[in-house]
Amino acid sequence: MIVEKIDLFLCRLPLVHFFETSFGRSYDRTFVLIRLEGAHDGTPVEGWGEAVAEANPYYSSETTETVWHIISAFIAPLIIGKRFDHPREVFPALKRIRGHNMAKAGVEMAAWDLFAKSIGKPLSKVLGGTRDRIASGVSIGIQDSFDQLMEKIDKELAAGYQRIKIKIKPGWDIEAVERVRAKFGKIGLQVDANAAYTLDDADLLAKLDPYDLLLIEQPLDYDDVMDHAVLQKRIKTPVCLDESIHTVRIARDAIDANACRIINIKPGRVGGHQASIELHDLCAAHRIPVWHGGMLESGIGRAHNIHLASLPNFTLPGDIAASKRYYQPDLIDPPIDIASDGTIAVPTEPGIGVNIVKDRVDKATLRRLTL
Ligand code: OSB
Ligand code: MG
Repeated sequence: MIVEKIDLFLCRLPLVHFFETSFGRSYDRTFVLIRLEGAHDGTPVEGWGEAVAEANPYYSSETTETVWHIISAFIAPLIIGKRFDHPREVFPALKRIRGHNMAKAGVEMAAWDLFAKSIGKPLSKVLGGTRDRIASGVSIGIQDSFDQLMEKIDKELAAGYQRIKIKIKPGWDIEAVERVRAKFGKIGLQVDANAAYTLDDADLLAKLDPYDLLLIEQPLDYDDVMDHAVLQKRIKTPVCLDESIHTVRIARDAIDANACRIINIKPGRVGGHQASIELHDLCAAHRIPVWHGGMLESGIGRAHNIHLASLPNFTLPGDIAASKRYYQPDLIDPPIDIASDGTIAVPTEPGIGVNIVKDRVDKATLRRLTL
């Protein structure tokens, strides 16, 4: 395949409900969409990706503006006009650019969509997926009150979601978990701290042990591995890393150091589908279960996530939920929905297999660039 043209769209969509983590509250989501135009064996074809960096550098050091800069100044010249036999070659072709995994992933994932469309196969089949439905969970942000939290959980369980993840931070942690367990009993429950604690909080975090959580996600700093290993020895709840895992190599180090028992895979964080497959395989070889994280993606990024989550070692429910929890309307039609058993169907049409509503993309677009 050859990519001839790259279109960038800086988009903003209002969130259906605000989303609050330990680093703040958002009412809308700003992201960059990437559209590749190219040809495969002479036939014109397009591919879409979504760079999941946010407007601010709080979850990750990348932002929508760094993504824009890195793609236009450095990634596009390495991609446009080059021949790739397979999209697995795209990530290695960007190796001289250090970091900027979200920018790389946005383009790389679009290349996978383009390739899958060009050979007429659903993306999941090209990635090595083995399931036709994926297990779905929800990530529920910090709320204004415990009552509001209970109300939200009630609604998501009624919709069929297989597990609940709640965001925690100092002051909204043990009591929140205790109340959820008291009200909802033995539901699948996990927590995400987004790096809000330090090793000094180990005794506090050990107070979560009796609640039988599936995991605690990223309790310590975003660039830490070794403190997590110390923490894991002091608590029973399995530690799961999110922010800390930027590369397959860091994952290997974290596994060797017993810094985590579970890993969250977000393709944006590791540089795209190829790096995610390698991370998935590394974890499988070490019997580390993985699950698919979420970044409040629009339907375009969400569709990519669904295909990736169809790989066999994604054995825990992902943060991949129905479109209507995030955006109404979503950029795709029909939107992504879940069945009453808490699963989402993997699209079967070629590529990401969803219809992108161009008018809605245009309406959400703040700035556009063709490379
Ligand atoms: O830490 O998993 C996270 C959203 C934005 C940034 C970081 C995270 C999240 C989520 C949302 O938890 C998951 C979703 O898309 O539903
Ligand atoms: Mg997380």
